[in-house]
Amino acid sequence: MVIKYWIVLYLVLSLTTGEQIKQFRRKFSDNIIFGAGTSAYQIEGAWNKDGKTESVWDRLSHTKPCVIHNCHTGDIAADSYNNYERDVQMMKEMGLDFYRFSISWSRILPTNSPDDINKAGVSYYNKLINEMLKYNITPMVTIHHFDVPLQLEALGGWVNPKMVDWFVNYARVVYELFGDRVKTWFTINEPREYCTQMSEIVNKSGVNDYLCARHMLLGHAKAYYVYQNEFKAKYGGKVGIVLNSLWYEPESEKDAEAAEDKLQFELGQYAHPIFSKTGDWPSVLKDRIAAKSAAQGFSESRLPEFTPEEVELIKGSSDFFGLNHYTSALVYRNNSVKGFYPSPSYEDDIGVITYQPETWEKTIATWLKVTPWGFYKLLNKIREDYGNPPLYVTENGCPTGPGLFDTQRVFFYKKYLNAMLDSIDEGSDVRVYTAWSLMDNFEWFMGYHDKFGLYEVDFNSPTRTRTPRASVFYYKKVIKTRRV
Ligand code: GBH
Repeated sequence: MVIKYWIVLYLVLSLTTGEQIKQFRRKFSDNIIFGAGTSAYQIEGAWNKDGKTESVWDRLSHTKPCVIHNCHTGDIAADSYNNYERDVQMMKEMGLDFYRFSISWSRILPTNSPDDINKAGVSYYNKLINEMLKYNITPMVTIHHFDVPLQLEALGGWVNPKMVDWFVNYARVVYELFGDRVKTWFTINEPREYCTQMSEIVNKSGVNDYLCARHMLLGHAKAYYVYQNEFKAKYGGKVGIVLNSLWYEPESEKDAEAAEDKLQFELGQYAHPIFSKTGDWPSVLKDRIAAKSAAQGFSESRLPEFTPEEVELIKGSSDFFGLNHYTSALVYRNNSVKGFYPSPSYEDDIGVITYQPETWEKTIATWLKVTPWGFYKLLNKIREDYGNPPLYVTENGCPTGPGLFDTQRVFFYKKYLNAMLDSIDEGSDVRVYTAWSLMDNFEWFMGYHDKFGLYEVDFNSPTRTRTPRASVFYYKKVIKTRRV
């Protein structure tokens, strides 16, 4: 262990020689805070305990034949439902300023009635929050992180317009329950991921994904105003949304428009209505989808409209820009894209091809190549397009296989934090940085195969033992010294 630590330290220092000596001296300003994140389904377990009802992920992970890698489930996961004291101890060990976790909707409201609050569920989150506060670790809470209650999904989930009010009622309940201690709220995590990527859940692409986006934006904005109108004066907290995006790099100069289109469809679809001066969908979405819809024989655009009142409601409805970022891809558009995707579909509407070259540094996750320069470019782009909003990096991290000697993760953080500093140097208003993840957890369709944890979790031990990886010691040092 000791020898390994010195090897890591040596490697870390060797990266900071030569032309990077300047970077070695660089320091984060004191008002940037550092933490780590998780989400409920990925760590809690206790999937059917103490009155909790099922979410879509309980159902998906129990589906036969299996749709999840090696038939893994989140039934027990890291068992954080029973391990919250150890979880807080890890936060303390690393010196985290804050911890970002999510609340399980169906643990708090098992029947979706705001009058039927599950006391045992409330008690779990109270214990976790109070334990954190004992050690001055600030709780930052995601209200909804992919785990739609199953009975609501059966009614169409986010494709059903009623979901807006169901979500707002749930948000009010958690503000009420925890708002005296929780001052940073994230309404919805990665809306696009849910609406387009989790295709087992939302199919009928090119129609349902846009309805889903519309309802998530309205649900977010209404939940934002519930806080402003009913809680802000009393509690003084902040509320925002968490969006995710790759950086899209044109394959060559002629692909600049293709890369911009891709970014607008992926990030702009959600960011433009909230963070641009005009609000509403990006014009490229409105024009492209209307034209394609007409050509496909639809009597109106597959992209649903916002009324002028809705545009105003959504515009500005976030106190900060929450960003989850991991990787980049190259983008091009040529004749081969015709007929490449099913029509109609979201991908066909975008009409580009993306890929990651073999030469980019690989990780264990097929989708994630190490591209710190893309983080720099994306932060700059958000600063330029949306008037330099206060930016919270709500997720950033690197997957590895098993083992405590995670040099790739150490270097990943070092490179991405440097890229973030480069963008800050040019004026980006980054205030929060969140490492994903505090510990190994259920990585959605990849089960426990892709490990994102700073702490390793032994999923074979009954108590789900947690052990620090080398990256823990690196991150701890970053937090303490405010240097990369
Ligand atoms: C975030 O999703 C999530 O918020 C978080 O819960 C998650 O653990 C973390 O990032 C790491 O993935 O395996 O080829 O089918 C980021 C978006 C969604 C990207 C799932 C990878 C799977 C691609 N991720 N996607 S694949």
